[in-house]
Amino acid sequence: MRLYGGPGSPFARKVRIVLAEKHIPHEYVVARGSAPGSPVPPFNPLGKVPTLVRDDGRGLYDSPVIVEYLDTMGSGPRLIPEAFEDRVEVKRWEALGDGVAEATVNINHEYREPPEKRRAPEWFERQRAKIDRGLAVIEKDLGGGAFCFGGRFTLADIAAGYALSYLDHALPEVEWRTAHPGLARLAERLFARPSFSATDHPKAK
Ligand SMILES: N[C@@H](CCC(=O)N[C@@H](CS)C(=O)NCC(=O)O)C(=O)O
Repeated sequence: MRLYGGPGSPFARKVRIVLAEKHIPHEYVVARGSAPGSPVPPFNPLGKVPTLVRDDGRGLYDSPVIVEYLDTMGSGPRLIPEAFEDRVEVKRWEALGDGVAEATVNINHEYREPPEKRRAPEWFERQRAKIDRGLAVIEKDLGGGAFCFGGRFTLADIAAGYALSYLDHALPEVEWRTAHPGLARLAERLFARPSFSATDHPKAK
């Protein structure tokens, strides 16, 4: 099994955390899906990472589908509960983390444009509002607990944790810990897990 990803991709990081939590042997290849000659498009016509190449050579995307596939393999408890209602709830947590990460990616990419080519301030405010509302809901739904859902470690924790970690990496000026003490405690616990520390985004030089 081979995973195409990149050090700056939060969605690839989510998949790498799952691979580590489930102790699944794999090859990890850094690639940019849209670069000329990229190895990704033959496995994913959308040319995006993460893309998984299964053992039979078929490609799989996007990250929620890859995670669901991986959760049936390896060792360790299921990250997505099997009971339908619980499963849907954990997938909602995943969508929340993915949405916060996506808004963060959007802002981060736009910052790379020269100022005269950047979008209007209202666009940045809309992305920022997604992040702020997302964090508020994660804090509320966490409810001071040790885990995001069901009293044990699940994909919900991975989703919240990878999104918060990417926020630190891509937009360190967003100071979320003071306003969200529950998230700060959650992040401290999650970031200490080997699956998180072994896959962390590269530190800025
Ligand atoms: N919804 C997708 C998002 C994947 C995605 O947007 N990947 C970015 C990197 S963070 C990418 O490969 N972008 C290249 C492109 O859009 O051409 C997932 O969860 O896997």
